[in-house]
Amino acid sequence: MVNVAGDGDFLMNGQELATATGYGANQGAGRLVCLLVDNGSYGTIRMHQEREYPGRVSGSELYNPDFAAMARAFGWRAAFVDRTEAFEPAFAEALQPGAPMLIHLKLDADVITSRTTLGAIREAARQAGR
Ligand SMILES: Cc1ncc(C[n+]2csc(CCOP(=O)(O)OP(=O)(O)O)c2C)c(N)n1
Ligand SMILES: [Mg+2]
Repeated sequence: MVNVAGDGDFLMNGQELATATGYGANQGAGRLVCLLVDNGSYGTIRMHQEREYPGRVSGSELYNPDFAAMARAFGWRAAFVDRTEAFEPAFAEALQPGAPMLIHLKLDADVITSRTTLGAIREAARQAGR
């Protein structure tokens, strides 16, 4: 099972790693992998802020811990990935037998969706007179 979680999301529920460890997750045939997408932001909220009040960022920044170290502290394996090429080997490792694995994916906050950037959203809102 692959769980995809944002950094904000994970900070609300990440302690559930302990439950997975406690119940011996990953001991059967399946694999448990957590992909943690860290853009240092409540990105969805920031997107609304930029669209309605361009440049007025309020409370949507995140001050993140070392998520890979955090996962290891819960008995998980972990990898830190900040380059596309590093993802595949990390994912292959996660599919190997062992403890469940968290992959900490570091992204630039500006890359808010696959189709646009925060900068473009802010600029469009300014052009629209907001
Ligand atoms: C428990 C809970 N609190 C608040 C929200 C409101 N909310 C919706 S999206 C979001 C931001 C999530 O940030 P993150 O997990 O980092 O994902 P990103 O948008 O950056 O990809 C928040 C706070 C929610 N959905 N659930
Ligand atoms: Mg985020």
